[in-house]
Amino acid sequence: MPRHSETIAALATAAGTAAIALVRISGPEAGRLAREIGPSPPAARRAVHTGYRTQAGEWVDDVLATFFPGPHSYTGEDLLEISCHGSPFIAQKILEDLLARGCRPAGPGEFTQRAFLHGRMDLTQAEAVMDLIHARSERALAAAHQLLRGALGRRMNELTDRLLGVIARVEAYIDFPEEDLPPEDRAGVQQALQALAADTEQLLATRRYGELLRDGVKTVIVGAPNAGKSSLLNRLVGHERALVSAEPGTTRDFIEERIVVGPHCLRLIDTAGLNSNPGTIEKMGIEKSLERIAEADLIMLVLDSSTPLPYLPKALIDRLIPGRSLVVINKIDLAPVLVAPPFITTLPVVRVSALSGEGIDGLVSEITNLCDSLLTIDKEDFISINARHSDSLTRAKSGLQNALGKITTGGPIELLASDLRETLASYGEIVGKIDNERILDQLFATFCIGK
Ligand SMILES: Nc1nc2c(ncn2[C@@H]2O[C@H](COP(=O)(O)OP(=O)(O)OP(=O)(O)O)[C@@H](O)[C@H]2O)c(=O)[nH]1
Ligand SMILES: [Mg+2]
Repeated sequence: MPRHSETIAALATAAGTAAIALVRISGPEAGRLAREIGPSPPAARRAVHTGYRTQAGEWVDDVLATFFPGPHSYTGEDLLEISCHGSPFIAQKILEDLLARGCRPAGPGEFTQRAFLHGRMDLTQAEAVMDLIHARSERALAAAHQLLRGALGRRMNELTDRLLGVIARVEAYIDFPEEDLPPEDRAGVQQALQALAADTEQLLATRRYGELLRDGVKTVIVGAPNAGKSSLLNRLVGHERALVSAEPGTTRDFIEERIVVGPHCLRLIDTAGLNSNPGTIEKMGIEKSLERIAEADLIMLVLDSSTPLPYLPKALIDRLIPGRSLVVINKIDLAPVLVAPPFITTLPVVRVSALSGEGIDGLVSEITNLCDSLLTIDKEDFISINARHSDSLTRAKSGLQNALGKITTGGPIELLASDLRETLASYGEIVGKIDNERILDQLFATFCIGK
């Protein structure tokens, strides 16, 4: 039997002990199983309280069974969900019995793959299911919902329709080799392709948003040794994550923690202090700190208010860009000595005591402001693409650029048409107009089992 027409079963909830566990079954046998387990005929989309007995008649648990007849189910096939008590032992017994009754264990992501194969969602929506489950912040959740509602799919369909219009115009001339595109058509095609290239580029630019949302805003805490960087990380994280000591040079390696600040998720990175006169090991730490600074989305420069301004490498000062950095003046509980340097006048400055917690609320709201502007989201039509989309869009863009090159140099129409067809295929990959089963299997294999 082909893989995709077998009846599959898996635990849809996380493994381990919980109040309930949910076992999902999808495929042609789901209706029969619903009748065997609960009342016959099964009520559609209504939870039925029943006792689950194995094929051999052994009573397993009190369960709720819900039957969703296809095609209006999550997978588009007959789907049965059985909620049992959340003991791994019970769920396992039910699963084993289902296998004995003719199901096979579902692979990772196979339920969502079937939803895709039955046209219940396009590929971007299937990916959004994963984004939704893994969202670490409210913003990430909002973006995942937007994808799940098909925002990217609709955008791709619109671009595809426009491209098809151009292809039709160009191909009309292929059958007449003696004729070239008349100048007015050439200009029209060029204009349409330029607009497509610009819109493709605009979508590509949302890749960065996508990364910020999915991975978190990479925030690097830098400053002189002993400024209180690790203390600040601990404050923000809410527990003693990093070692703190009065000895300068305490932090040698990077410490990374994810935190949620307002609607945002941050990857907070503590670094080794930037010493003006470092030993060999410190030197390596500092080099690494500078590398981290170069990759940072946000830089948090920590200055100790109780000491004079320390040495700060030029490589750091150059990266203190407004909108992407802030200055934290720490240790305000001590007598002030620091004279703030002129280069920070364009940056937000927050005064805190990592020791007492004073000013931390102000720091949190300043971080929120900066993240808000990093992630300015047009609420209505916000799209954030992922690495796979970016890959296809990059290929689409180069196809469009090649085509535009041929328009300018008056290259042969057949070659122009072939560039456009390649672009069309790249657009198609995004929503999943892919004929290649292997690519699809690979993609869905990154999902978890039961999804
Ligand atoms: N009084 C006071 N002391 C603080 C404050 N923040 C940190 N400290 C102290 O300053 C010392 C250094 O703190 P750390 O958090 O280890 O500083 P760091 O910047 O991570 O230092 P290195 O890892 O060595 O570069 C410790 O003794 C802390 O207790 C503060 O707000 N007020
Ligand atoms: Mg430290």
